[in-house]
Amino acid sequence: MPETPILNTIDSPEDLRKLAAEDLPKLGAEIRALLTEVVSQTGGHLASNLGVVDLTIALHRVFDFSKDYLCFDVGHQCYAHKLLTGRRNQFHTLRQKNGITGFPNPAESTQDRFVTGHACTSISCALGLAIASRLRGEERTAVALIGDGSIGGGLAFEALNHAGLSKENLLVILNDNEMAIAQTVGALSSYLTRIRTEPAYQKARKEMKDILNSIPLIGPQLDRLQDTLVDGIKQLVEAEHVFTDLGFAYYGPIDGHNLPLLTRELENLSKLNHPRILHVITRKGNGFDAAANDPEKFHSAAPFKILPGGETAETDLKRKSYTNVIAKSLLEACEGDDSITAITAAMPSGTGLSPIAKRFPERYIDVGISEEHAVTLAGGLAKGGRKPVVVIYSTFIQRAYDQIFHDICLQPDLGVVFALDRAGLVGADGPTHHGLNDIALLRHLPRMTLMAPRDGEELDQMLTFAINLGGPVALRYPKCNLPAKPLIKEFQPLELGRAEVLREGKDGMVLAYGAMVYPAYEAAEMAAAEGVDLTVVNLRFAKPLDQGEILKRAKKAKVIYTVEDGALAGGVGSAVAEFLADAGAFPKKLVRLGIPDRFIEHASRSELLADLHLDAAGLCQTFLAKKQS
Ligand SMILES: Cc1ncc(C[n+]2csc(CCOP(=O)(O)OP(=O)(O)O)c2C)c(N)n1
Repeated sequence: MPETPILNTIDSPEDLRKLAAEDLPKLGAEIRALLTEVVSQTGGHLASNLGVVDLTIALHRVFDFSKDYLCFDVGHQCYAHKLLTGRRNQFHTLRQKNGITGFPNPAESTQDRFVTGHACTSISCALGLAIASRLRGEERTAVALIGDGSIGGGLAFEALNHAGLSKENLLVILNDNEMAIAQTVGALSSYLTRIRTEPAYQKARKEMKDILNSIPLIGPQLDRLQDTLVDGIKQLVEAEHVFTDLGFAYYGPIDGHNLPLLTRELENLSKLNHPRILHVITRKGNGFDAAANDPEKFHSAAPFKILPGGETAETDLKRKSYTNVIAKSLLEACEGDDSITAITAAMPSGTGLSPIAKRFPERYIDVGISEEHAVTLAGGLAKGGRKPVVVIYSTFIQRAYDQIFHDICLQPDLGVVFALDRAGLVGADGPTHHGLNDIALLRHLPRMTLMAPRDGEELDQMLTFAINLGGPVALRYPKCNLPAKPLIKEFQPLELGRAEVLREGKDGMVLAYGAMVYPAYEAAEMAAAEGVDLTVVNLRFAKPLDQGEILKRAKKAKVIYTVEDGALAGGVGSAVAEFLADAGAFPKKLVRLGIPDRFIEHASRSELLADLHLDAAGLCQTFLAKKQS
């Protein structure tokens, strides 16, 4: 680990506030070096964190967040905050099993107000806290730190709309680095670019500054003027600003790597008590060239090796993932069918859509961090004769439940495919990112088809099947590599609502869904060697279920196991139980295996599956345990 002599003296923000101002740049450099080293070992959100080190130091110098409130948007940029709020000694355990989390977590520190991980929430949270402290009669500032990607999302817009006319003590810090994960998209983003770069605007600012500076006794003292005067002068400069029109006092844009300037601006703003916004320009990856030059790659980096000279090499040369399959299969589908339109909500690389963006820019849409809009937009496209494929992480589709209900399923004949990546346990990103709810969330919606592949070959087939089905389909697949060696050789063609029987056994039946098919099959083979002989069925469809096959076999089975990597409540096992109960064929023993009714912490996907007895060894144990009972 790099030497961090100054950081080592800081056990809390109080220590930071005692530090001499001239030591702050060195502290920033130490934090950046430590962040880079730790993330190279653990993986994590490197580029965003490097970009806000100076801003985080300035915030903790000016505010006391044991009293005031700091709300992170997404929360992926909270590493420097963790280092400065008493977690320096645990920092090397970042994102590891039993270690500190990669996002804010009130269980770790009272200075983390909310558990976060999803975007666009910070202004609403901060506004709520500001209202609550006013009602308690307390003077506290609520600060929302939000990026230029997240501020374009609907929830953030709703919060701005509410906050602007309130009189609450709310400070929004807009961290503008021109990037979400990829380049920020949308009209607001173009507007921010104009503010940053437009010569006329910059000229007007400079002229105003020159005029003020030329006034003896006033100009040079500008930084120390009373709040009202500063406010008034800035209002003059930014009279036609969109944020001003929305009811916020707007300040900026200022350089987010200039610590004295940041500190001074924040000090001025800390004395105000109405809705205000500070526009700060930062550089993603600042201080580590590899990340600054390729911020998209280092947004959420896998572990990597730092080579001499600062270049990087990946340490984990991965096998092919399910996302790789979607990237290739969807590109091929687009080549063969020009009515397909691919949609992402700000995640072109994570979802595998970047090749489509390059090859078919006309048939690729990035809506920004706007999942609700992505879904309803797809409804409009489908109504207009297109075949939209919305590729989205399972956890983020939760945002768009009503749109799927109202704008897709309720409309007759809308063929929209939801390709749900990162379904199931995702690993180190933890509870905000596990994709455990999509089955329960979508299963009860009329017209919806739910399917999940057992491996890459089936995913490829299912995608084509889904695109041509002519109705709403949710196709879920996990964040992991494809199975190392195919256990199952022959491919039985897909048919709506038909399962695939993989193994026949006399002692019971296992109904497995998606990524759980391989471990269930392997576990059944292991159990067979111990004398328990089970049928294994790859369900393929959670809706419609293969009722005929299930009913036929349920009558003979001594025990039925259902296996899924999703929430048990409302999941595939529930669907099987409901069906068998309704059919009057409830078996003596029905054992539902999946994710219990609690939030699952961060650890690697394989560690979590093992802990939950959902890997082959754990499943085999369960199958054999029933032998003794
Ligand atoms: C609702 C939701 N959709 C997508 C994501 C995935 N995601 C994480 S960070 C990020 C980009 C955020 O961009 P910005 O707010 O500009 O912050 P920056 O990383 O640039 O600091 C995205 C899209 C998310 N966390 N939540």
